[in-house]
Amino acid sequence: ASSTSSKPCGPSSDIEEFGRLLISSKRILALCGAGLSAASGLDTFRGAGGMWKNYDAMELATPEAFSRDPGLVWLFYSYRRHKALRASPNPGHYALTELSKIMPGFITLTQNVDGLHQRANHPREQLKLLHGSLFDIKCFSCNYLQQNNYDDPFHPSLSIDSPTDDRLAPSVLSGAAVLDHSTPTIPPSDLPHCPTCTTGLLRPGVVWFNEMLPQNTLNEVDSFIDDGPIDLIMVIGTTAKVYPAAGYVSQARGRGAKVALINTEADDLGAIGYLGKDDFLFQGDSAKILPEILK
Ligand code: BV8
Ligand code: ZN
Repeated sequence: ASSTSSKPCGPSSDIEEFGRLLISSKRILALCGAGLSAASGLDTFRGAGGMWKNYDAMELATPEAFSRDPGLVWLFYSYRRHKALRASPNPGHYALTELSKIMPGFITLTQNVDGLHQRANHPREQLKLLHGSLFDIKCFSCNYLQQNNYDDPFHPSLSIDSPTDDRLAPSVLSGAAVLDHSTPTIPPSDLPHCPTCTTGLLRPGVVWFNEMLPQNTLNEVDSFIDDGPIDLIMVIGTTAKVYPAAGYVSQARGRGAKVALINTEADDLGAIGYLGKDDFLFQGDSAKILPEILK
């Protein structure tokens, strides 16, 4: 009897095998998260050293937190604008840009708001910003929107260049200060207001928890997925635990897609459960892995 090939039941990490899948693929999705920008020096949310480790996400990335202490939330986002503007796209961003240029059936769904895909010249129609952008400014009250605002700081009262700024005092790191609503971090009158409705406060143009994702973006992604079978979804640098973004992994799976996980960690990942013997797991820095597997 021929010896059965001892194909492991787990996912493959064979770059040549992945290359064969890539060449034979027509429709590919990438779902990207904070890990893709880690090599550019930007903090992740949950991974080792993630910024949420110090800040309580639910205290800072929600409309309730903004209503409670808009200055504190603005300082958190002003700091992230400051950091993102100083960061550069890494080889992982450029590898995705190159793939989208040669493959019209490839689109990148990103949860990142740091603008690095755009600065890596990713074709815009193949880039879907699921959670908005640090560089869009909206009104908290009306539908005023200003895109591509790169002023740093956005407003004089929001100048901050370190997360240990005393207004983001250690007590905030534990989320304690936010619970004490007596003294606002910045007097609301000193915060930027809407030029249209004049009374509304301006806010970062990102999607907070308990907020809807942009409907037109959701529709564009859904029509891409509905257009036919999907060959591959790459899940890059994300815990894939925030919905509805994370839901695209199972949706792609439902359209026949193979899953390739690119992550420094191989556990505690929402998508790990999808990996069977036909799937791929590349463990390591996406800035190193993506140029390797997408060349
Ligand atoms: C909505 C923008 C409804 C702002 C973000 C219970 C069950 C299921 C769902 C829910 C629930 N309770 C509440 C919900 C809904 C909630 C949700 O999913 N919660 C989760 C926590 C359970 N979702 C929402 O609220 C969404 N809206 O549902 O609205 C609704 C309906 C009707 C009417 C109104 C509303 C909105 C979600 C969007 C929130 N906004 N960001 C900002 O950026 O500040 S989420 C934020 O976390 C990021 O944007 C990102 O999307 C998300 C996940 O983070 P990751 O990107 O995955 O980063 P993380 O640190 O977690 O992981 C990094 C990974 O990279 C790690 O795996 C690490 O190992 C790896 N890594 C590190 N270095 C590298 C690396 N990999 C490769 N290379 C490296 N070098
Ligand atoms: Zn307004």
